[in-house]
Amino acid sequence: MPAAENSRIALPVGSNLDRFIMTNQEDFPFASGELSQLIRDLAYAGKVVNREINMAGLSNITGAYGAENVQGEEQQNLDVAANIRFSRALKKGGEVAAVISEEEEDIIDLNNPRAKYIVAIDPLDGSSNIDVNVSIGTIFSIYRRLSPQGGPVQMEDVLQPGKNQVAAGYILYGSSTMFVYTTGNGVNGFTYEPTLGEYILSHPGMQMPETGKIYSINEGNYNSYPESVKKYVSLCKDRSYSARYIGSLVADFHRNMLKGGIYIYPSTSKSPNGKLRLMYECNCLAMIAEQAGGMATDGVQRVMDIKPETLHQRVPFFVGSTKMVEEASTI
Ligand code: P6P
Repeated sequence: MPAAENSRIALPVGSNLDRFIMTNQEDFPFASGELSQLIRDLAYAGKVVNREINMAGLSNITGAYGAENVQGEEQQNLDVAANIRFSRALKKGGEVAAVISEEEEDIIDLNNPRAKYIVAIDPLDGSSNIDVNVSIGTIFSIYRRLSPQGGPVQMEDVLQPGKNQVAAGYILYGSSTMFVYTTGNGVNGFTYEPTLGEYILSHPGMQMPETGKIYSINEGNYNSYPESVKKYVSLCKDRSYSARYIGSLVADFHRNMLKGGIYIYPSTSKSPNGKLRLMYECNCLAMIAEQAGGMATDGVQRVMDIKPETLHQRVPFFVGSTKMVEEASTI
């Protein structure tokens, strides 16, 4: 496999994440090490969560936590555990001033007032799949704070449009665990080697095929789709595309990233604004998609241009191969 593209100094497959971060740190303006450390902190927390997921079936950490999150969704024990792991890692790392999380109603102020960065995170997306051993994922965005360092974090720091992201990524806890991220110079994927405790560069310079033959959408909601979405799904069927939807966004997104395809969560009767959250699901994957040559819209406009109004704002989400997203967004 070719050495990493889009990075100043190509590294051979087999390099580890730490070395990759240091080698490419100069690619990032204001490179003074804080962002590198922040990415390491996220990667470390991912290792801990990975271990807990892998042991979930043997410990009593599966199942429902017995409470609902701010979304009104039943929290799983691992949701709560993952949220704690990532929040603690980011607080201890010292590079993050505040976090917004799917699992927390309000902004989590980490009391690192000198820190430059804000993180938006879905600590464990697709968690309802945990008990049936289906792949799940962590999704994250990183922004520079806008208000003066040293002062209190402001709402303007967290409600930034996705185009302001300085980095984004996901961790896929699947048949293997992968850490995939971008700092705006392309997308690189690292496969976790548990016996070494290292993420190893396995997918340098990831590029999403410009078209594909896979569509991912919950057809159980078909009757309440907007007419344009019904029309696009019918087109996919006329073309004998493959329907692949496993109810876990990161897994569906990652497969489409590698093979080409489109994931759609449109507005439905149950979710008039779509189900997915702009700040810690859509913007993150939109940056990854665009950096890999793909596209992400809300069915009308570029997702990363949307000015957020609330922390847990939902938007319709069309993401994947550019030609497919363009067609689905203009049909
Ligand atoms: P539905 C998981 O809850 C999630 O946020 C995504 O991972 C997944 O693609 C979607 O919701 C599944 O939602 O309504 O199709 O079950």
